Formats: sequence, structure tokens, C-alpha cells
Amino acid sequence: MTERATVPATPSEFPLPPGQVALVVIDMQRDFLLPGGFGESLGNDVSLLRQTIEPLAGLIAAARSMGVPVIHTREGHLPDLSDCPPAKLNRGEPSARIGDPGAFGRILIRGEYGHDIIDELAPIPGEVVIDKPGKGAFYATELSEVLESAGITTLLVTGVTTEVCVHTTVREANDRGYRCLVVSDCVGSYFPEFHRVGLEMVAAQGGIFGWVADSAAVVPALTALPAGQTPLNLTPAK
Ligand code: C5J
Repeated sequence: MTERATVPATPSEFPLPPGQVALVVIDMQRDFLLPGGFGESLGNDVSLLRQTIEPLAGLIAAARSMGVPVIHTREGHLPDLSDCPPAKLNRGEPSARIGDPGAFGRILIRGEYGHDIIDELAPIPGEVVIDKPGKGAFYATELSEVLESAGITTLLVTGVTTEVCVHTTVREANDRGYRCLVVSDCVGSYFPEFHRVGLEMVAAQGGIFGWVADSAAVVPALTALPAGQTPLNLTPAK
């Protein structure tokens, strides 16, 4: 490992141990990001999420070029909604609920066009895609087994939204012993204030949940890793 395989981060430097790093891309799905989709139908400004696409595409490219595994997640439910608790399905009074018909198919239902990842960040063959019914990527998924089988200890966490699925996943990962760095320009929220505070919460108190740095700091450290060090025994998507 060279000196550059350490990310200058808040609240302290974040080393990238060769062979132990994965890039996690959370819920970059059409339902959340496409103009005219579910997210926008709830009154949200999707451009706040879409500004993550370009830096995240660059980060994913850097990870792929170094053999660092890229793990994608999708929030969504089975067509019969048997994995969607009533407390999630019925809360609030949104104009459209999970499972209702939307502009891109049934909202947040596995197999629908809107549930899948946006074209710009589509997984490539061999990359793991974790389908999750909750906000956190560890709850009711195979993520723990995937990471353990590959010897991953360190997560670069990206995606949407900062204060919901990114935060929940970082908290779950932190409790499971993973070191998490949240890449600030590669996570996004419909609420700028929640985004800002969400990032601050991760790194506060000496890094209570993890570390924060932008992609301009992460990419040089990633590309300083020895190429191809990461074990390739990740379980691909079902
Ligand atoms: C939300 C997510 N916000 N991926 N999902 O409902 O953060």
C-alpha cells in the first residue's frame, strides 16, 4: 500500500486496506431519481439527487478499474407486498403508495422498470445487487454473508438518500464492525438541510458512525491501491 491509499477525511485519515474495500451504491433507482417518477410525484426536487450521478459514475469507474467490488442495492418489495409491513405501506398520505401504479410501473416493486437502477449507473455482469425491503442494506438481505465471504472490512458508502437509506445502512454497518466512509458528493437528499446535517452526524464526536470525504479525495486513494487485490468470491446477484 502506498501513502496515497489513505483518504484525507473528516474527522481523520481513512486508510483503504488492500483487498478489504468495497464500494456500496445505495438505491440509485429510477423511482427515486427519474423526473416524473415516484420521488418527484411526492413533491421532491429530483435534481438534488441527480447531481450525485456524475461524481458517482467516476467513483464507480475508479473502483472497477482497481478491482474493488461494487455492490448495488435496491429498495423494493415483492409483487404481493408480503415483505412490506403495513406500518410502511400505510403511513402518511402520499399521493401514491408502494405497489400503486406509477409512471414507471408499480412503485418500488421488484421487477418493475422504476425499481431498477438508473442507466448511467447500471451494474455490470458479476456485480452484486442486493434487494432490500427496508431502509438499511443489512436488514433481511444477504449483505453480511457477501461481505464476510469476501473479507471486506471497509465500506465506501454512496447513493440516496443521505439521511434515510444511506444513514440507516451506515449505522447498521457500524454496529457490525465495518469502517464506513460516506462519499459526500456521491450521496444525495431531497432535503439539503438533512443532507448537510446527515453528513455532520456521521463524522461528529470523532466519527461516531464513520468518516466523510468527497470523491476528489477518495478517487486518488482508490487508484493507489494495488490492482486486483480484492478477492473475487463475491456472490453475484440472484
Ligand atoms: C427512501 C431511500 N428515502 N433509499 N429511500 O425512502 O432513502
